[in-house]
Amino acid sequence: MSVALITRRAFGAFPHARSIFSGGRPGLVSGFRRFPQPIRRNIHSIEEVPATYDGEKVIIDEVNTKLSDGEKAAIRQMRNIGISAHIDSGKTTFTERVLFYTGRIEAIHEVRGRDSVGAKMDHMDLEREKGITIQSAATYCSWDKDNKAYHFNLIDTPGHIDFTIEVERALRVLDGAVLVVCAVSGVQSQTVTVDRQMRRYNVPRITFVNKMDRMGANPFRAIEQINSKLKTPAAAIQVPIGAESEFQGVVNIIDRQAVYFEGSQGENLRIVSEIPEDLVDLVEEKRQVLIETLADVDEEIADIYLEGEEPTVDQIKGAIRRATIGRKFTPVLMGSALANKGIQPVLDSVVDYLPQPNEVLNVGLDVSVPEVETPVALVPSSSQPFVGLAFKLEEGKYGQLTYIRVYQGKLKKGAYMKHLKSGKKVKLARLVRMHSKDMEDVEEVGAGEICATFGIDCSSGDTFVAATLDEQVAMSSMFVPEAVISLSIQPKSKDNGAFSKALNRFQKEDPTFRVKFDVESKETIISGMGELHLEIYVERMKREYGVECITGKPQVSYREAITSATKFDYAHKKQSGGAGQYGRVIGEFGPIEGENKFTHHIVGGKIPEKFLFACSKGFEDMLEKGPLIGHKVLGVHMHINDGQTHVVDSSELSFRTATKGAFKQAFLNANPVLLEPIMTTEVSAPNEFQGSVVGLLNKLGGMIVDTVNGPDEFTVVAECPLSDMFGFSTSLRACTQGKGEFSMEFCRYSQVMPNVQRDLIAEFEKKQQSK
Ligand SMILES: Nc1nc2c(ncn2[C@@H]2O[C@H](COP(=O)(O)OP(=O)(O)OP(=O)(O)O)[C@@H](O)[C@H]2O)c(=O)[nH]1
Ligand SMILES: [Mg+2]
Repeated sequence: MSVALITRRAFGAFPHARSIFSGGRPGLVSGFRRFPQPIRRNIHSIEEVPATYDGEKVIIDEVNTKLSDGEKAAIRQMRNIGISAHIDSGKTTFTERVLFYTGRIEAIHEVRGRDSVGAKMDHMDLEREKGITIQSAATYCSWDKDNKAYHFNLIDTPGHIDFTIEVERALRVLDGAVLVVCAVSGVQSQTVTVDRQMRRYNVPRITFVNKMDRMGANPFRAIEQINSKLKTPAAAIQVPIGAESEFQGVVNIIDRQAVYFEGSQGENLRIVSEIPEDLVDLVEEKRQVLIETLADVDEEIADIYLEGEEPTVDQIKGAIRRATIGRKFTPVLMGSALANKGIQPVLDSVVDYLPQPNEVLNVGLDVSVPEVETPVALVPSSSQPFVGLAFKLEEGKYGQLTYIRVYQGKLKKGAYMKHLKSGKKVKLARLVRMHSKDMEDVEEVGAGEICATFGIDCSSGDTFVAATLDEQVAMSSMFVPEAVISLSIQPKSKDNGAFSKALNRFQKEDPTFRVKFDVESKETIISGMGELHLEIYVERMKREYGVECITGKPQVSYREAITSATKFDYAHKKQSGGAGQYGRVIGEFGPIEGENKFTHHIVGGKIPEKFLFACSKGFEDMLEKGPLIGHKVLGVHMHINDGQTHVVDSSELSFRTATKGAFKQAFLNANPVLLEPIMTTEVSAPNEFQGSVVGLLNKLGGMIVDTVNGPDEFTVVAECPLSDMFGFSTSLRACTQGKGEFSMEFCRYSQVMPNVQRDLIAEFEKKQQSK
C-alpha cells in the first residue's frame, strides 16, 4: 500500500511542504507498515484509501449502514461549503447576499461600501479598509427549498495568495465548494491555485460566473477555460438574459424556465416558462452541450444519449449530482452578486448538487499501536465516539477560540474530550456556532457539523477524540506552504512582553507565519507568504497590541541545494584534556527530488542505534541553516553506511557534531547552488498600458508566458524572480495610473545566476566576519 493513495483528508505526501501531523508522530507518516490488526469495535477500519470516488463510494455505502434512519434524514438537510476563488472575484459580495436571502442579516452592505459598514464576513478593520478578505470567516444559515430547510455551514475564504493557508484549512474541512469566477477575466492564475487546493482535499464544486453586469462579460468563455485550463468537464446549466448593464436574469436550461430577480435587492424571484425569443435557440444549443458533457462522465446519461433519447429533467439533475459529487464535472451558474442577481439558484444548486456530509469519505488513521497505522473511515453518526479536527484558532477576548469540524460522534456542552497529542482530557465549557465574529451558544453539535469552543489549549491541526475512546484516531492536518520572504523586526520601544506575546499568538494561529530568533545577528526574523502577509501582521501588532515596530528590508528566502553526488568520511575528534569526543561517519551524499532524506545502513553495530538518532538530529540541524548563506537546504539525501565509535569518548553529541561536519564538507563538495523563488505574476490593466507593463516585467527579469487580450483589458502572465519583485505594487501603480492589478504566487525554485550566487555568498561571509 502506498501512502500516496491516501488522499481525502488523509496523509498525502506533499513535496516541498510541511504537513503538520495532528498525532504528533510525524516519523510514522511515511513509514507505513502493516501488521495483523487487533479487532477494533469502535472504529471503522478500512484496507486502504481508494484513489477514485468510485472506490470511495463502496466504503461510503458501508459507512452509511451505521446511520439510523433519523440520522440519515437529518444529514440530508446539511451542507458544509466554502466560497473560494481568485482575489476580488466577489466571494464576500456573494456571501453577503447569501446571508441576506437566508435571513441571517437584515440589510446588504458592500465590501468597501459607501455606508462604511462593510460586508458581514470581512469583520476586521483592516479588511474593511483594504477591501480584501484576510481571514476566512465561518457562518451558518438555513435555506428553504421545496418546503424543506437546509442547514448550511459556510466559510468565505480570502483570494489573496498571501493568505492561502486560510483556503487550505477551509477546504480541508468542507465537503463542497462554490468556485467564483469573474465573467470578464475568466480563469485567472489563482483560480488555478484554488482548483489545485480543491483537488488536494477532494472537494467537489459548483461554479458561479460572477460580474455578469461588467462590460465584456462572457460566461461561455469562462466555461471554455474551466474545461481547458482546469481540465474539469464543465457545462452551463443557465444562459444569461441580457448582458452587462442590461443583465436581468437567467434561463435555467434544464427545465427551460426563465428566472428574473426583482425587488430592490433581487429578493423577489419571478419564474416564468416563457423564454425570451432570442434565447430559445441558445438554450437548446447549450442544453445539448450539457447533455453531451454529462454523457462523457455519467453512464446513465451515456446510455440514454446513445439510444438517441432525451433524458428527463430528473435524469439530468441526477447525473449532475452524481458527476459533481464524483468530482468528474462542475455545473456552471451565472449572475452578478453586486447587482443582486443569480444568487438564489446557486443556493438551490448547493442543495441539489453538492454532497451531504455522509456522501464524502473522511479518513483518519488509527495510530494506537506504535508503528502500525490503519486508515479508518469516519462515520458521521452521533451515536459513534467523537472524532474532530481543530482546524483554526483565533485569540479572542475570552481566550483561544478553537474551530472544530465534527467528523464522527457529537460534542456536548459540559462534556469532556481528549486532546490526542497530549492525551489530556479537556472540558467543553462553552460550545458556539460562529456567525462571522459573533457567536451563538449551543448545547450540542452533531456529526458533520462545524462549531467552535473556548479555553482549550491546542495547535491548529490537532485532533480531538471522545474521552472514552481507547483507539487513537488521528486526522491529518492541512498542507502548509513554505514561506518565501522574511524580514527582521524589533519593537520601537522597549518590549514589555506584548511584542513576543503578539508574535506567539500570530504564529500559533497561522502556520505559514514563522518567527525565529537568529542567535548570530541577534535579530527576530519573521517570514511568510509575501509582502502583504508580513505587512498585515506588523500592522496588527500596532493596532491590537500597541507595539510599533521597526522592520528590515524584505529578504528572499533562498534555498541551498547540490547538483552532484559525493561520498564523505568525517571524524570529529576532541581527545585532549577533559572528557573526549569522538565520532566518525562514512557514507554517501547526493541530490534527490523533493523532501530531504536521511537514511542509514550500519552492519556490525559500528554505530549504535542511539548515536544514529543523534546523527539524524545533526542532519536536521544542517537543513535549517545551509553551508552557503545560512538558508534552508532543499533536496539532499544523506546516507550513512559505516563509521567508528570510541569506547569512552563517543557520545550523542559527538555523533551529532560529526554528522554536521560531514554534511558541510560533502555539501560544499557536491557543486552547491543557490535557488531563488520564481513567482507567477499575473497583471491585468486597460489595453493602453500593455506596452509599459510588459516593459516593466522585462526590466524585472520576468519571462512572459501568456498574454490574453480582451476588448478593454489585457492580462499578462510572467514568471519573475522574487528578489526583483519587492515594491512591485508601487511600480505597477506608477506605470498604469493606478489602474493595473496583479497577483503573485510561488511557482518554483530556480538556480540563481553564478555571479549573483558569488555576491550573495560574499555578502554573507562579510556579515559573518563583521560579527
Ligand atoms: N461589477 C461587479 N462588481 C462586483 C461584483 N461582485 C463583486 N464586485 C466587486 O468586486 C470587488 C471585490 O469584491 P469582494 O466581494 O470583496 O471579492 P472577494 O472575492 O471577496 O475578494 P477577496 O476576498 O479579497 O479575495 C468589490 O469592489 C465588489 O464590489 C459583481 O457582480 N459585479
Ligand atoms: Mg472576500
